Amino acid sequence: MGSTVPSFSDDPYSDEHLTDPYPLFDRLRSAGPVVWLEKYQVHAVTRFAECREILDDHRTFISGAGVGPKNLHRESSWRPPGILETDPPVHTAMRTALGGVISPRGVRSLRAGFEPFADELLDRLRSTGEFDGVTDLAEVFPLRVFGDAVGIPRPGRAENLLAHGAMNFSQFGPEGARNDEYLRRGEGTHAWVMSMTARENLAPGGLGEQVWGYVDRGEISAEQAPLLVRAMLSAGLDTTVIAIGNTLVALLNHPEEWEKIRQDPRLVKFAIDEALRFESPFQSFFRTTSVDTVFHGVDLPVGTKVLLFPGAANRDPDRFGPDAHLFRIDRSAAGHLAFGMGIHQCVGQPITRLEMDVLFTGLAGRASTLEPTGPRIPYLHNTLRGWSSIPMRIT
Ligand code: OVM
Repeated sequence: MGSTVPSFSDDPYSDEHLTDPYPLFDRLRSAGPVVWLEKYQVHAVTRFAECREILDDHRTFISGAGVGPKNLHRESSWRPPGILETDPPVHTAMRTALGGVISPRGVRSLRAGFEPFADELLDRLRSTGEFDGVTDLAEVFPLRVFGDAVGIPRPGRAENLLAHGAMNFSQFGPEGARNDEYLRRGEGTHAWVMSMTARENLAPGGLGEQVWGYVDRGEISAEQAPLLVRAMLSAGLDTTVIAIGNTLVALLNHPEEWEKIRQDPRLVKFAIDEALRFESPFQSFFRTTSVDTVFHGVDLPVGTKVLLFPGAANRDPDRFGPDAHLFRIDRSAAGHLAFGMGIHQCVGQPITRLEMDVLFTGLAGRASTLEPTGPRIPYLHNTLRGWSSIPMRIT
């Protein structure tokens, strides 16, 4: 017998909902643990508890058939599958290698390389007056410090990595005009990124070259190494750029929270997590059932795609309280789903956290106020939520 599930004709990927997703997210979350999206003929999960339940059950809800709407067991993609689209046991070896390269300990040593550039950049922006928080700050910082940490040459980074990241994350949302546009803008960038993953193009001692060390030690294959370096370059850049922009906007909109950070820069860490919860850079992705299963009374035959909205789960009042819709750096935002959860949880998060910590601690040390100087332009993308332009000034 088929189960009845609350059904919605709304399109979460329309301009209107991408501009302000929260009213629809609230309706979907209130309707039930699972809802049906008519336009995409897919089950969706927007509550925190059920998103977590799915992410924790990687045997039933697999990634190997892709984390976009396409079933990669049946259809091909422009991009060979990587660690993201792999299940255990193959995933385990790849994850061990990447997690070894990006260990919290290994990443700590990167701080000394990140700080001088943050100081230089923030001093320059303070004396500039008005600047764009996205193109002059949020993009510039990771392109330099993360690119150097991975160990790729500086020329070509800006032109290739941002467009490539946007194209990469677009495939985790539906096909259509918006996806076509990001594919068009990203043309040629996947080949550039793959060329950067070759051992001879990676600086000695960098994170990329360290991945190849795992091949020498027989822990991963020579075919897997480029895919792991690609994962760093494709997943680590746009998301960090967007997270920095979203944090800037949250602080511009909440001067009282910024003032607390200025008084006590140790609060930067909490502000970062709260900003990631409040406006999650990666808003949605899919899992696929590996067996016939029943989830909260809903029949999900083998091979069924399920759409998860961590961006909605992170605003769930049942998890974060009745003020979940407020940006409050004194709340406990820990446990949010902005980096996912379970075996595929973002392996690069120590680097993003380090980049953001260095940048916002540097800002807290030299800016007394953050002021908007013009209208902001939202970044409309199927799975990423952020800003294209943030005119601002620091004093
Ligand atoms: C990739 C890759 C790996 C992990 C995550 C991701 C979220 C992409 O293989 O390029 O995007």
